[in-house]
Amino acid sequence: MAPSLKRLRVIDSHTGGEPTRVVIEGGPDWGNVTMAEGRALLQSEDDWLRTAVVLEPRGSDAVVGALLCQSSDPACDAGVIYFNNKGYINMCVHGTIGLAVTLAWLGRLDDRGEARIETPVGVVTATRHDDGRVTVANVPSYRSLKDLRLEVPGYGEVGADVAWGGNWFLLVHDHDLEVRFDNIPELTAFALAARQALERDGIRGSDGLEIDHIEIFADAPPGLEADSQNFVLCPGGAYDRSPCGTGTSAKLACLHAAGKLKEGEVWRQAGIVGSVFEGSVALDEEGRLIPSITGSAYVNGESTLILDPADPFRHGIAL
Ligand code: PYC
Repeated sequence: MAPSLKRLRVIDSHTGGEPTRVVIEGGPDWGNVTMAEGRALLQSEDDWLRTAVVLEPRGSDAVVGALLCQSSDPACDAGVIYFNNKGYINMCVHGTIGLAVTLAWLGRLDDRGEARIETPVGVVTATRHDDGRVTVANVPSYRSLKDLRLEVPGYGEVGADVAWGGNWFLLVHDHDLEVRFDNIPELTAFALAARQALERDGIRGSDGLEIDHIEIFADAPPGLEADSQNFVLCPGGAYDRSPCGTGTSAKLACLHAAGKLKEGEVWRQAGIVGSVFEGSVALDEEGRLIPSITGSAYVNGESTLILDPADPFRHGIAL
């Protein structure tokens, strides 16, 4: 029998300029699995879904995909698996803000405007406020290395911390770079070189995982109401158009560890295109640091992707 057309229903949104494409229908049915198990299955058996959704000709390097799933945890309203042009990411805050506005668009948010969402690295909560903004209470976050000195070829020695905010980040604070939109090519080149330097020196997250996100900080320029501006390079080589919520969580963990941010104080983090997330931290009953990140997202597309067996690039340009 000839293979048939496949259809994937998706909702597009952007959070502070960073796109999220949520697959709401047409994904694989694995039954009752955790999101960590689902991610392993997606990776090993159904990677075509990732490549079809985020790669060209339908997607772009900047798009983060999100497969909306049922959670195996009865206390959760949904499960989600995030992915990008390179592979699978653990957690994504801008994506969860996008997911919350997508669920609201579909009429699937409860009266409190709140959803508990299972991710491969823990449960997060998204709350939609009356003004349309969304707060994500993220997974526990922490700083694992303080004031690392890293020799980056072509750029000399820089100073940085390493922290987990749902993904692993190198947070570079001591450097000679201009953190400005018109300097993105140089920021990207530096971040790629810094990632190679981490690999060269065998520096990893405290769980042994690769530090695959590089974040560079500077003071916010006059006119931008923020405590700091960042540039974030994602694992697939694209820069985050938003201030990066897991990266902001990592920053909050460093600030708190350094005694520079108390529970409940607000930190305003601008990204490289000027959009801003507000963040604060609280300790949970086990004493773990929980960052909360607030931002805005807008639904900007609703469509059905068609995977025609006759189309050689139906699964994206995945050479
Ligand atoms: O907002 O957490 C985030 C994120 C991770 C990668 C891109 N955005």
